Amino acid sequence: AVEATIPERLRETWRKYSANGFEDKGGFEREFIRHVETTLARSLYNCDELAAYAGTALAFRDKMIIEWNKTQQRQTFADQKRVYYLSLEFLMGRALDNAMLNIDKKDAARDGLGELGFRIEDVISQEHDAALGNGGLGRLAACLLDSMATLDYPAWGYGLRYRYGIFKQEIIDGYQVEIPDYWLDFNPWEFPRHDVTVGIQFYGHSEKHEDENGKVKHVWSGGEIVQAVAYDVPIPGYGTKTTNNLRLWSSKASSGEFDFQKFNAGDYESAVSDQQRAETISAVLYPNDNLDRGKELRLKQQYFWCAASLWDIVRRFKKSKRAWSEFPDQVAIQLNDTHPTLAIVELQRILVDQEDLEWDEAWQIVVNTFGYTNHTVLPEALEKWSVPLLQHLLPRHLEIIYDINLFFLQHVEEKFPGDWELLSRVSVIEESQPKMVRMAYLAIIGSHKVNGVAELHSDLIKTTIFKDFVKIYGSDKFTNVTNGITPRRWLHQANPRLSSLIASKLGGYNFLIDLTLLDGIESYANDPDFRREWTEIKTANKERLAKYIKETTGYSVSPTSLFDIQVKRIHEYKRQQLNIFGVIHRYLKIKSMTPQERKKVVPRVSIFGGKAAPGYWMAKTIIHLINGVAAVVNKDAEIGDLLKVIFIEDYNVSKAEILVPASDISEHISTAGTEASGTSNMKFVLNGGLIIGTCDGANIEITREISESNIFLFGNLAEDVDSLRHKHLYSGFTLDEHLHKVFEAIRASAFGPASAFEPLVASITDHGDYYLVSDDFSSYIQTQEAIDEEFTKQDEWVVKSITSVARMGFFSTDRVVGEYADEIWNVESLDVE
Ligand code: F58
Repeated sequence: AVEATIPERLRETWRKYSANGFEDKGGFEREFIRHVETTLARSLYNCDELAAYAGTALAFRDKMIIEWNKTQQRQTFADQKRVYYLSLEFLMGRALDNAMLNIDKKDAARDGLGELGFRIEDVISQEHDAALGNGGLGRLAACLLDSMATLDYPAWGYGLRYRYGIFKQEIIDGYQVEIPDYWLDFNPWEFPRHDVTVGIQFYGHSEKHEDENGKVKHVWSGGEIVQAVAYDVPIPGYGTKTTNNLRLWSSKASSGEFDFQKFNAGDYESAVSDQQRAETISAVLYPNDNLDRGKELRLKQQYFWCAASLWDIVRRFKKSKRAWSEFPDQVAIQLNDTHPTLAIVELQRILVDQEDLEWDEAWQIVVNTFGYTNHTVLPEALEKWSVPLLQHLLPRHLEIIYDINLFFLQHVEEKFPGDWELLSRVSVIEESQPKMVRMAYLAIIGSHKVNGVAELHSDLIKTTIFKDFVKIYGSDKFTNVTNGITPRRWLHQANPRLSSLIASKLGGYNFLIDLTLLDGIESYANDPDFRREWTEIKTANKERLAKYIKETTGYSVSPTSLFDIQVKRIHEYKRQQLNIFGVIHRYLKIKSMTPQERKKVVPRVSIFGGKAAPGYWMAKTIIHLINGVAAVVNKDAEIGDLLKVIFIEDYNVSKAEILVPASDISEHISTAGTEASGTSNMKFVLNGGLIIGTCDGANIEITREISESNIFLFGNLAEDVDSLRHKHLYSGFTLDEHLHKVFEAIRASAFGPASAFEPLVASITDHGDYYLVSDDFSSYIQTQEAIDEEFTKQDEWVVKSITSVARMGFFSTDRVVGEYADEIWNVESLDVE
C-alpha cells in the first residue's frame, strides 16, 4: 500500500501547484466561470440565477477549503485541548453570504457578478436554508460555532445530517400545513468523508465474562450494526484564518446494499427494508420545541450520534499516545441540553469495557470531560427515557446507568444519612410505571459544570428543578452563561447599512470582533445628522419588508406605520395569544372611535411568524386565530392603514434576516420564569428596534445593560407566578373587562367560527389560565398605549434606539464563548501567527 502522505522530497511539486483560490474581482470571475462550465457543465447560454449561485458558492467553497485544511493541520500539530460541541441541532441558515463576509470577499463577488449580469442579492437568495434545528437552541449552536472560529478556538461541532430539516410551513385557509424540507439536492457546503465511517451497535444483550485473571468483563454482543458516515461542513471565522469543522453523521445500512438473495427470491420489500430502516435514523429532525415525546427513533438518533462522535474523539485522542488520565486535558465536551447525555454513558463504557480502566478512574475522567447546558425549566421538556426501552435498545448502557446511579446514591447517603426522601427525589431512576431514566439528573452527575443560559434562568434551576443537586454538590458546580448572538450574521450580514454607518463613526469594523466598542456611538445620539441617517436605514429596512409582505401575502402595508413583530416558535408559554388578543382589543377600540378620534391613532402593522409543532394543537389554534383576525382586519375599509395584521409563512433564519432589521417594536412576552433566555430579543435590539417584554430570561439583563427607560416592561414577576396560578385554580378570578370584550367578539364569530377558537378562550376562562394571560392583559395593553405615545415623539424614539444599540456589547457570542472557555472548558485559543 502507498503511504497516505507525500514523501518529503516530492512536496515541492505539490506546493507549487497547491490551490489558493481567488483574490480579486477578476479572480472571482475566472473561478466562477470555470465552475459553471466544468463542475456544472453549463454555458453562458444557460446560466440562470441558480447556476450563478452554484458557481459563486463553488468559487467561495474552494477558497474556504484551503484555509480549512490548513486549520485542521495547524490544530493537529499544536495538539492542544479541543472543544467538542455536541448538539442535535445546528440552525445554520444560508452559508454563502456568511462565507463572503467572513473571508472579506463580498465586494469582489458583487462586482464580478455585476459584470456578468447578476445582482448579488438575487444570487444569495437562491440558497436553501440549512434548517437542522427547531429554534433558539439550534440557532445558539450556530452562533457559538461562528464565535469559536472567529476567536481561533480549536473547536468541533458534532451533529446529525438530517435528510429533512424542520418542515416548511404553508398557511392554507388559515391553517398551518407541514411540507417536508428536503434540502440536500445541491449542497456545496458539505464534504462526505466515506473514509470516516464507524459501525454503531443497537439491541443485542450484555454478558459478563471472567478473563484469565478472574477479572469480570462486560461484553455487549448481538443486535444490529448501522454505519455512521461523516459529512464535514467548514465553519469560517470572521477576519481570521481559522476555519473549523462541523461534523454531521449520516446513517447507512451496514452492507450498504440490499439483500440480493431476498431480492432474487422475489422478497423485494424486505430486501430493501433493512437498508431503509438504517437510513431512517438520520432521516428527519424531530419538530418539537420544548416537548419531549420519548419516541424510540429519537433515542436511536441520540445514541447513534453520541457513539459516532465519541468514537471519533477517542480515536483522535489515542493518536497522541497520551495516558488516559490526560483525556480531560485534551478534550472538553459540551452537551447542548440533555439530548447528548448518552455520551457520558458511552465514554464510561469505552473506558471500562474496552480500555480496561477501573470504574472510579474512568468516572473521574468522564466527569472532568463533560459540561452540561440546560435550556429550559418547563417540566414537559425534561427528557426521560423508559427503562424497558433502554434495556431493549442499549442493554449495556442501562447497566452502566444503574451503576452510575448506585455510586451516586451511596455518595448522597454518606452525606445525608437517613434522608430517604432525598434519595428517591434525586435518583436517576424514577420509580414510575414503567420506570424512567431522568436524563437531566444523569447529565448533572456526569458533568463538572452545569449552566443555565441567562441569570434568572440559572437562578431558577438552582432553586427549583435542580435544588437537591445544589445541596449535594454545593453551588459551585452550577453557573450561568448568559446567551448571545453573533454580530457578524445579526448585524453585519442582516443590516449592512447600519453596520457601515456604525463603522463610519468608529473608524472601522473592529466592533464586529469586540462588540463592546459599540458604546462609541452613544454620543452620536445627540447628532441630528446621525439620527437622520439612522432613521433612513430603519425606513429602508421597513420598505424592504413591506415589499416582501406585498409579494408574499398580497397585503400592502405602509412603512410609516409602527412595525410590531413577534417571530419565534408558536407556544403557549411565549404567549402569541396575548399578542393577538391585544390586536383584537386595538381593532375593537378603533372601530368604536369617531372619525375625529381615529385621526390620533398611531398606525400599526402587527407581524407574526413562527411554526407550531405538528402535534401541538393549541399552538395551531393560535396560528388559525391570527390568520382569522388578519382576514377580517386587513379588508376592513374603515380601518385602512390604522391596523394591519400579517402572518409571515415559514419563518426561518433567512426570513429573520429580513424581519429583524425592520422592527420598531418586537415582542418577548413569555410568562415570567418560562423563557430560559431568548435570543431574538438581542437581535432586534442590536438592530435598533425597541422591545416590549416581560421580566423574563435575558430581557432582564438587556434592561440592565440598556437601562429601564429604553425598554417597555410589563406584567407579573416570576416570583408571583406560583401564587397566581394557585389563585386561578382555587379562588377563580374576574376577567379584565377589555379581555372580556375580546372574548365576546371571538365567541360572536367575528374572526371565523367561534367553535374553532373556543378551546383557546376556555384555556383562560375555564382551565386555570396557566400562562397568566388574564393577569398580564391590562398591563400589556397599557404598555402598548405607552408605545404608541412614544412613537409619535420620533426624536426621542431614535435616541432610545441608538442608545440601546450602543449598550448591547455584552450580548455577543464572542463574550459567551470566552466565558465557556475560561470557566468550563479550560481551553485556549490557537494563535494563528
Ligand atoms: C431555547 N430552547 C429556549 N429548545 O427556549 C430559549 O429561551 C433559549 O434562548 C434558547 O434555547 C437558547 O438557549 C429551545 O430552543 C428546543 O427547541 C428543544 C428542541 C428539542 C426538543 C426539546 C426542545
